[in-house]
Amino acid sequence: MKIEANLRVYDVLAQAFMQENVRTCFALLGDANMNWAARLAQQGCRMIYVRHEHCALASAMAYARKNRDVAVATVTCGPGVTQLITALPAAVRAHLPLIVFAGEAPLKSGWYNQEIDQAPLITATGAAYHRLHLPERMPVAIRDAFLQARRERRPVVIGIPFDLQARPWEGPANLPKPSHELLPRPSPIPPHPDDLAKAAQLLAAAERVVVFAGLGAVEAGAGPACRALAAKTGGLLMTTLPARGLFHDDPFCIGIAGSYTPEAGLEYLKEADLVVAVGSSLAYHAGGGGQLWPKAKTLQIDVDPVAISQGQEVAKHHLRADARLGVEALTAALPARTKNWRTEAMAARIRDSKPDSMKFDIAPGLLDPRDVIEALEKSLPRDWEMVNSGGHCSWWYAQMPSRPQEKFLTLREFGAIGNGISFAMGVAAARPDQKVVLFDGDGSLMMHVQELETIKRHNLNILIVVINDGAYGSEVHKFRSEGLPDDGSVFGYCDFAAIARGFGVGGKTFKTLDALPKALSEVASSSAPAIWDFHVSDKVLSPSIRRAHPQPAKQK
Ligand SMILES: Cc1ncc(C[n+]2csc(CCOP(=O)(O)OP(=O)(O)O)c2C)c(N)n1
Ligand SMILES: [Mg+2]
Repeated sequence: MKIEANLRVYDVLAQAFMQENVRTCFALLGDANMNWAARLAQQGCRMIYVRHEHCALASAMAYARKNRDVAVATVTCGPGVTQLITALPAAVRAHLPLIVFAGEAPLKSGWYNQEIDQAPLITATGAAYHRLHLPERMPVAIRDAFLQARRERRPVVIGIPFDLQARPWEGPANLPKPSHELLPRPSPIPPHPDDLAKAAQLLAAAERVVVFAGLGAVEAGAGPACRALAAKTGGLLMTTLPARGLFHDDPFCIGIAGSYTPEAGLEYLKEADLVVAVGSSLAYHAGGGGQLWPKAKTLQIDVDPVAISQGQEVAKHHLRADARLGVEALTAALPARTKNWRTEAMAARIRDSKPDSMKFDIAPGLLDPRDVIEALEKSLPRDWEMVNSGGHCSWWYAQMPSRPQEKFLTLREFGAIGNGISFAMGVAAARPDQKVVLFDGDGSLMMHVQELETIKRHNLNILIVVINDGAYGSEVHKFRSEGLPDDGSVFGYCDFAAIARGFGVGGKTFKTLDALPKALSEVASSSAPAIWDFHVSDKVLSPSIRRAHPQPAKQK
């Protein structure tokens, strides 16, 4: 692509980004990125101007996951960059390809108040940092950053001093070829026959098989192959949290593995004698810290199989292959089914039983979060996009089994609260024609509640469902389990409906579920953002908290 005469460096940098097919950018402006960003916007890039830099990057994370491609955010130098430090490790751990255009302090001045050594901050998170200090090479370096983000599937932060950005362009007359024209497109890896024979032996000897799919299975399109393997072995299916929904309409899917497994699934897993993990890194929580399938061997089918994952020995048996090719070959190598764990009664139990049947005393005027989620699961349209946040309440909204994988977004790899609102913005930007429903806790939402203004200004079609227990529920239950005072984690039920209205967003408080049908028809007929604030009891404990933090016999 030809570069016109009389341009500044920031003009050319904006062109280099447009050439990389960047059409959405999450931004918060300052001296060191604003001129570049203005030019990017002028060239037709949709800019989503957020109110905190963390939220720019967190929104880009969700956008990248949803579109399965690089997403772009931009921040100014110094304080703009330091705001990124919670989102970056999460993006690194979630293997998300991201580019951050960050400014750097000007090189020409001996002192600049926003100057800080940005590189070690960024690299400490696991992201890559590139200083671009030679204007004529910057377009090539940008192209290479896009190649790196895609190949390594991690964030790459580009730091460019803003005095260099303002110089007249004196570099080459053409932009380099963009990254997407250069990227290798390797074919999926088939399994080796020796590995396949061993894996087939393992399966032939097993009587109670669970096929367990992670995001690698989703990305490889291995869902149908996993169903076929489970059917041929008469076994069950389950997924990791990020892959939830992959088998949503299969009667033998027992749900999400790990902390979120429903009651029936936990019982079946205890009986399993072989878990076939497909496209999953077997992260600590997905296997319940090694407790979830105590009698079963684990066979891992993955392009990059591991023995130890997150400090635990997870699989002794491995089949290195693309998830779909590996599972298809394994299914083909098995003899016709001779054993069958499946029964009609199992299917009925999986379909009809409550995910958690424990009884709790709930004060009048408060809701059981399980009833809230059950009602929403039944009534929210199936094509709405679902975004999950963290916190104790995440157990409840993990129990929505009737929706397909492509309708969920879950990013939980760094365990930080406060990201839900940004993730919802990223999904809304990636799916502008769809309603996006965010499920969040009151504490998490409060952490970046300023983004309601962004949502309103950009008219993002987001419904926020707050599971409001008036507290940091996770901490409350841990304190009570320890017999410690719960001060510092109980705040009372703040009025999110009023807060929303202050930002020009519609808000409703629910202390019963009676008004839900009417509220739903209002929200369904409008693309305006809204908050539904469900006041739930803090006396309802999730199964994972009950396991990890048993409560004293008499609670406060
Ligand atoms: C950035 C960050 N700060 C603090 C924590 C510790 N933490 C984990 S869960 C939680 C409470 C979240 O409260 P809320 O969103 O209301 O959900 P709840 O647990 O009440 O359901 C906190 C403070 C964290 N995980 N991340
Ligand atoms: Mg809470």
